[in-house]
Amino acid sequence: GFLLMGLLFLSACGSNATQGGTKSNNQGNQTKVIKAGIGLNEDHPQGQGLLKFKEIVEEKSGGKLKVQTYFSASLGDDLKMTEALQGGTQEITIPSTSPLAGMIKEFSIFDFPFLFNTAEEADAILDGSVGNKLLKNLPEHGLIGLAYWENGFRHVTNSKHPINTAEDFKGLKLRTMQNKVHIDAFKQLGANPIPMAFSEVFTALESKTVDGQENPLATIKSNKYYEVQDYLSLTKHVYTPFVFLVSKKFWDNLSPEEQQILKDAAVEAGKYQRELSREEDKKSLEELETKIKINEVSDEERQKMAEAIKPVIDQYAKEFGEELVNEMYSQLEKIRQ
Ligand code: TF8
Repeated sequence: GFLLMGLLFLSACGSNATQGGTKSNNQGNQTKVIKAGIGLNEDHPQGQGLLKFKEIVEEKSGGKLKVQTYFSASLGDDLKMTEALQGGTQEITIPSTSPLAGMIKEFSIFDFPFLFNTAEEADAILDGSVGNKLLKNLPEHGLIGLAYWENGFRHVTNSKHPINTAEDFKGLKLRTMQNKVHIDAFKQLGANPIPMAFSEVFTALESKTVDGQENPLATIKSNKYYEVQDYLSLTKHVYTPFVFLVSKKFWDNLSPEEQQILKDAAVEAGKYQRELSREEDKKSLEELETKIKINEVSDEERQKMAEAIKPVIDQYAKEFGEELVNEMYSQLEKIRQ
């Protein structure tokens, strides 16, 4: 008796976990609850984009698909949430591609420093054949990729001195994402890269475990890094995309109509999110001006940084598939003509 009840209880929990919670709504129909967790705060463009996604999905599905939002890494970091998607205990997350590169190495081609000059170049590559090929690799990892959103161009903050030249990186203890290209690129510049999960960064800066970190301006503002950092240098050294992920275990149990609703909403909310991200980038710079010492970095010096890093990029281009990398480079060339 007890054993049977226990088993029934466990299997009830199991189905909840693997299929997204299902429960009856007022009409007696099944409502599917989608847990969507992200690493950044609700006020960040990533959070605002997720709220837009929720609004679209709930409206288009007539309330049959319900999106429950979790911000500020309350369900864990990018990597942990992505693993939860693979295991079927979480339905949606929108991580940076960079920390996923340990699992899906091709994503690392977007981590090459100084690859994109403008957000429009990034859009063209991500929404074109290269970005799509990478999304097609995801199902074999238990993931469905619906769209690319924007994290943005990254800049360096630290507590020691402004970064004006490549030499200024020497000896700087810099938190990086858990990504080989980032780690080796900063090593190449003479910095001392310390990879760690995003949610540990504020404390690491505050306790001076690291001297600095690098992230887009909207994150530097939203996560209040200016409270524990003195200098912001506009290095614009790399662009990071977000990838909109759905658990394949969950996805496979949806009807084609439900899948279409999620796909369309991820793309539509993504357009909104990218626009917001670009506005927020400008606004954040204005706001940060009163909170932290900001310096521009000349194109000449950025060029020198890029040259110093080039051997690292060439090595990784071979490792990640030169064909794909060359496809990306030739598309960029066309865009720039
Ligand atoms: C980083 C990333 C993160 C994002 C966020 C957790 O520095 O830029 O801010 O991936 O989604 O770790």
